[in-house]
Formats: sequence, structure tokens, C-alpha cells
Amino acid sequence: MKEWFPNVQKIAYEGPESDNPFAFKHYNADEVVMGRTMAEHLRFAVCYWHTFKNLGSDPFGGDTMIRSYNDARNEMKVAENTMQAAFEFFTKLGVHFWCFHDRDIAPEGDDLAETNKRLDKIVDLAESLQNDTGVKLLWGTTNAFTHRRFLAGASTNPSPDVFAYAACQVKKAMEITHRLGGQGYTFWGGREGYETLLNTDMARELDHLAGFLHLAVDYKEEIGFDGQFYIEPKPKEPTKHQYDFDAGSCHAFLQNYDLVDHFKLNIEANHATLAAHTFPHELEYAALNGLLGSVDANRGDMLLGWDTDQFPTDLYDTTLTMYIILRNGGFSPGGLNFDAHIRRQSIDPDDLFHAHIGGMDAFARGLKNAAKMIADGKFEGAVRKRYAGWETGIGARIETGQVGFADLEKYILETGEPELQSGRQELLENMLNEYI
Ligand code: XLS
Ligand code: NI
Ligand code: NI
Repeated sequence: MKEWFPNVQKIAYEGPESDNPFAFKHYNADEVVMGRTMAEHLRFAVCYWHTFKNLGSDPFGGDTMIRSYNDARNEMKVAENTMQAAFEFFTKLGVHFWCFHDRDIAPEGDDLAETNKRLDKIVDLAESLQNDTGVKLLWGTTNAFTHRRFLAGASTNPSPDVFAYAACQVKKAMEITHRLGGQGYTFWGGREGYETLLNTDMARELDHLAGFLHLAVDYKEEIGFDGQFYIEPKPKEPTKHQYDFDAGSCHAFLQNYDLVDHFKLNIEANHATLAAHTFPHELEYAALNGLLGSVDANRGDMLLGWDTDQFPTDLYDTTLTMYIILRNGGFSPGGLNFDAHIRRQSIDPDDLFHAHIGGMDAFARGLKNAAKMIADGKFEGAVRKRYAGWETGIGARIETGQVGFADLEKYILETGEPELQSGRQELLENMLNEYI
């Protein structure tokens, strides 16, 4: 079989002393950390759209990356070659999962029937490549935002015909995800949002979005798909106001529309920062509401206000992220999807490997750091100490609902001014540095 990445062999773990750029220094798939292998904890996935379909274009210029698999004259041949190349890449990298949008893997035909036929053909190939390699589908999704028909959204479009079209697409994407044994299915809002209230009936659009998701829940049951549904929050881009702004607003929406039992969240690092949150904040909020599902791992740029989708390399981020994920029991059936693309100037196929190796090593270090933080228990101890007042006396009586305002007034009149304690932020930050 033709090799699409002939320069690169299977990436092996060589340890921190290695200076081979095509080796893992920290990610050792079979190494056991806190009772599970690194591969089981981290559940890395490669995303199809950025890794194979993003060829470096930006609003000011076209593609910069030349790829042999993109070279065929016929669109379907390109799709087949790209799928072959993708599985070669997954295998050489040693990831166990991938993620895709329907339109990433097969180009649209002249009408929906033809489009679906094309999809089926490529899914046949994907299925056999999955069987050959053992690589599994973490989640599938629909691209209902690139085509011009979705200029005003998909399920929130003012046109019922566009709503119906989007439904056909999600129906098909759910079917192929199911067929490929997908462990989940993600809804990212795409253009579900608005630019101006002068032309928008927000109440109606939200009702339609919820109605659409209920139809998806019904269809899931109908076809017996038991993967996890995810909503992926993002505050803006492409629309000014995306309805799935952040974990908090998704949570409220899911509760309002009686959907909360059917969805978890797929939290993306760069979307968190666009919402003026940190990634750990969004993860923690999701976890404490039982919504922590999966993760789109990437990183934004402090100086740029859009979704730059860079590869994660910051060890503070990966450590704090894994600290939260480990303390919440890990993310299975979710995983860690690299929703990230290499920079416009990183034009070589080798750069795809460097990017993923770096991201995997950064998360492997994050995992080990976090495991050590948990084993040492210093941070947990500091938090416990800070809230110790709630364990006994008046604190315990408040938490167990034994006192009212009048009792609290009596208590303070007796005990006087509360005693304060330091938050010790600097000390804790110094301690954190010792784990990085
Ligand atoms: C875009 C989103 C998208 C989703 C999948 O910003 O991150 O890539 O993850 O539709
Ligand atoms: Ni994403
Ligand atoms: Ni994104």
C-alpha cells in the first residue's frame, strides 16, 4: 500500500533523554499512572478537519500546504487518498481515536441523495481501515455551517427548509457515526447564534434549537445508538452571540428544555478563553454539574481574540487540566481530541507529527504532574483546611439546615467579629511550580 508519510516511522517512546524529534519523551502508552495506563487516561484523538483538511488558508490568503493525498484530480479520489493517509497517520502516531465532520470526509454531491451516496462510499473505506488498524471513532459530528445554505444558522435558521436540511444531515451523520462504532456524537453550534436583534426572534430560535436536539435524542433511540451526546460551548465566532456561550449557559439551556439527561459537554480550551474563562474553570463547572464529557484540547493566543486552535504545549495548562479530570474520575467515554491546527507557515507533513507529539507529551507530563499532586494531597489539604469551619459547630449546623437568620444573628452577637485566614495564593502557586 502506498505510504503517504514515508519520512516518518512509527513514533516510539524513547524517554526524556532522547533528542529524537520523532519520539515521545513523556507519553508512554502502557505506563501505569494511578491504576490505569497513560493511553487509557488520555484517550487521544486526532481531528480530521484541522489535521487533514486545513491546508493553511486564512482570511488573507489561500492554502500554503501541499499534500500528496490532496493531489488527485477527482474529488472522491482525494477523499479516499486522504482517508488512507489519515489512518496511516493515526497508526504511526499511535493514537487510538479519531473525530470527523461528515463534510470533512466526503465532498457534497449535486443533491442530498448523491451526497449521502458519497458518504457511504467513504464510510465503507473508513470502516475497513478501522478494522485493519484498531483505531476507533471517539465522536462524529455534522458540518452545518460552511455551506452557504447555513448562512443564518442550521436549526436556528429563520427558514424551516434549512432546519429540515440540517436535520437530514444530522440524521445521516448519526447513522454513519453509529455504523463506525462511534463512542459519541458532538453538536457544536456552528452558526447557531445571531448578529443583531433587529432581525432575530431569539425566543423562537432557542425553541427551535431545543426542538432539534429533542429530535436527535428521539432518533438516537430509534436507531439504537448508545454513544454519548455532547454539546460544545463556544461564546462567539462565527456569530457575534453564539447560543452555546459557555458551560454555564449550556447547562441552563439543557435544563430549561428538559435535555440535561441526554447531553454532556465537550469543553474546548480555546473556547473557554474566548468566553473569558480558563479551561480549568469550564471543566470544573461541567464536572460539578455532572456534565464533564469530553475535551477539545488546544490553546489560544493571549494577544489574539479568536479561536487560533494552537496545539497545547503549556505545562501549567495541561497539569491543571489533568488535575481536574483525574479528580473527577477521568473522561471515558470522552477523550482528548486535538482540535488544533498547525500554523500557516508550518507547511511540511512532518509538522503534523511534531505538533501531535508535542501535544501528547505535554498532556503526558500534565497527567504525571497531576497524579503526583493528588498523591501528595497538599493542595487538597490546603482546600480542606480553608473550609474546615464547615465540618463542625456553626458551619455544620448551617450546612445541615439547622439554623435560620435569627439563630445566626444570635451566634454573631455572642461570638463577635469573625476570625479571618489568609488565602495563601502565592504559597500555593509556589508549591505548584515544584510539580511542573
Ligand atoms: C469550532 C469547533 C469545531 C468543533 C466541531 O470552533 O471547535 O471544530 O469542535 O464542530
Ligand atoms: Ni472544537
Ligand atoms: Ni474551536
